[in-house]
Amino acid sequence: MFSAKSVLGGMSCALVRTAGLTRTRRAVGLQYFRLCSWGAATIVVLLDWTVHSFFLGRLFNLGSRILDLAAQRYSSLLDQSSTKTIAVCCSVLRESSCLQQHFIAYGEVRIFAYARLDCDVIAFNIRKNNHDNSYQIIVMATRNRIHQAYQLAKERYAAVGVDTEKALKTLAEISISIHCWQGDDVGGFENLGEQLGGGLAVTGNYPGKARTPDELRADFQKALSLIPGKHRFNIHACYAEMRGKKVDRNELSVEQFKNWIAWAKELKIALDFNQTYFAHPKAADGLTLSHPDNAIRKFWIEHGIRCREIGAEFGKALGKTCLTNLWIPDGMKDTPADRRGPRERLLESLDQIFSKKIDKRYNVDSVEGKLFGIGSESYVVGSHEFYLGYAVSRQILLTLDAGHYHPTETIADKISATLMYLPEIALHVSRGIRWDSDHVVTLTDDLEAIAQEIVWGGYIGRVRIGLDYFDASINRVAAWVIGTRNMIKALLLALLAPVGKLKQFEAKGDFTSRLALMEEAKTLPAGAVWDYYCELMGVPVGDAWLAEVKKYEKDVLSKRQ
Ligand SMILES: [Mn+2]
Repeated sequence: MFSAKSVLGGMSCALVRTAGLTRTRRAVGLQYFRLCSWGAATIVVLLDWTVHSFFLGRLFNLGSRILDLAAQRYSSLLDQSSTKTIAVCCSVLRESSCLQQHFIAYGEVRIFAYARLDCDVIAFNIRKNNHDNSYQIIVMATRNRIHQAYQLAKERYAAVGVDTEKALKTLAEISISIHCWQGDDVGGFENLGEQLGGGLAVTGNYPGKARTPDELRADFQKALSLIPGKHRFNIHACYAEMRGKKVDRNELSVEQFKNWIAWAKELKIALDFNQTYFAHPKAADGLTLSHPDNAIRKFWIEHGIRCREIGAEFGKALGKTCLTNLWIPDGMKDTPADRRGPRERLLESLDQIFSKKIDKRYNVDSVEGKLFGIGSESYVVGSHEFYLGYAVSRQILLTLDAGHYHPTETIADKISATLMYLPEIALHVSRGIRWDSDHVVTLTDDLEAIAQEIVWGGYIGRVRIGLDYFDASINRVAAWVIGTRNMIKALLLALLAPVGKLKQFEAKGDFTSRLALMEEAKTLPAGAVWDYYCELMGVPVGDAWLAEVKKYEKDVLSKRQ
C-alpha cells in the first residue's frame, strides 16, 4: 500500500511506501497519488536529488543519471530485488488527464515515472523502514507559476468565448512535416560531389553540420525533444544511404531507405518524401523533366516513379500516408524564345510519372511551383499557374511554398481558393527575404495569416503543413526548433482567436466590432497558454530549450570537424 504524508509550508510532500495495489485517496492536508500495481515488489530508490522545472519529457534524459546514482548507493539492494522496478513519483493526482506514465528500460531495471504536470518537483528523497525493510520515497513539489498563469489566461479567453482546453487538444493533433535538409544544408548522402545547383543556395558556415545519416537523425531527435507535439520527418531522395553501393536516382528503391524507416518506426513518426531534381550531373544545365533530350527526360521520369514507390513503402511500413512532393528547378536565366515547348514536355513527363497507380492509403502526390530561382530568373517551367492547372485537372495535391511567389504575395489567401477544387493541399512554410525563399520561419503576420486560414477556414485535415527552409549561419538544431515552434505557436494563436464572435460580427455587417475585437484579441495572454502547452507536452518552456541546444553543441556538434 502507499501511504502519504504532507504538508510543508507551500510544498506538498508525499511519502510513499513501496508495494503493489492501486489506491487513490484524498484528505485534508494530505495529498495522495495513485500507482498501478505491476508485480509484487516495487523498489523505490532515489536519493538527494534536486531538480527544478521538472518536466516529464526530461525524465527520459535524466533517467539514466538517476539510475547511476541509485545504483551506486543501492547496488546491493538492486541485486537482491527480483522485480527491480524504480518508481519516480511526482506529487499528486488531481486530474487524470494531467497524469502521464512512462516506463524506461535500463538494463534489468525499469523506472516507472509518474509526474503531475502542474507541479515543480523540488526534491526527492528516500527512507528505509527498518521494521519491514521497505523503502519510501519523498517527493516535494509546488504548484508552479506556469499553471497559475494558464488558469488566469483560461478565464480571459473564456470571457471571449474561447475554450483553451479545446484549442490545446486540437493543437496536439496537428503534425508538422519537418524537413530533413535544415540539418545538413541540403547536402544529402549520395556523395556525388555535385554542386547544389537548381537555383538553390545555402549561405553560412556554422560548425557542426550533420555529416552522416546517423548524425542527422541524432540532431533531429534532439530538435524533436524540444518541440511540443507529434510530428513527421520529410526527407529528400538524395538522403539515400548507399552503404557502399552506388545507386543512381533512376534506380533508387526502398533498400536505400531502410534505416530511415527503421528509425521512424522506433520514434513512431511518419515520413514524407521528395524527388531530388538537383545536385546531379543530369540536372547540371538546369533542366530535368522538361529537358529537350529524351534520354535525360526519361531518366528523371524514372526517378519520379521510383520515389513514389518509395513513398508508398514509407506509408505501408509506418501506417501513415506519405506525401511525396515533386519540385523541379527547370527554368531559364534569360528570356526564352519558347515558353511553350518546355511546358508541354513537363506535362507529358508528369503524366508518365503519375500514370503508375499507387494506393492512396500509402502515398499521395503533390506538385510545387516556383516563381524564379538563381539562374532561372526569367522563366520557370513549373510556375504556379502551370501546377495549379495540373493539380486540379489530375486531382493530386498542390504544394504552396511561402517563399515561391512575388515578394509581397502571400500564400494565406490561396488556401481557401485552391481548396475549392482540391481535396487536400500541402504547404511549404518558409520565409522569403529578397531573393531568398528559405529563411527560418519566424512568427510574422504572414505566418499568422497562414495558420488563421487553416484553422478559421476549417481546413485542419485538408492541409498538410510542411516546412522548407535552411540556414547554415546559425546552429542547425536551433533553426529546426525555432521554425517549428513558431509554426505551432501560429496555429495556437489561430486556435485561440475568438473567431466565432468575429464571424458573427461579420455576418451582421458590423465590421467595426470585427476590427475592434480582432485587434484586442492580439494581446490576450496567449503566451501563458503556449507555456502551459509546452509543459503539458513535456518540452522546455520559454527559451529553456536553448540551453539544451547549447549543451548539445558543446557535447556533440563542436566535436565534428
Ligand atoms: Mn518548397
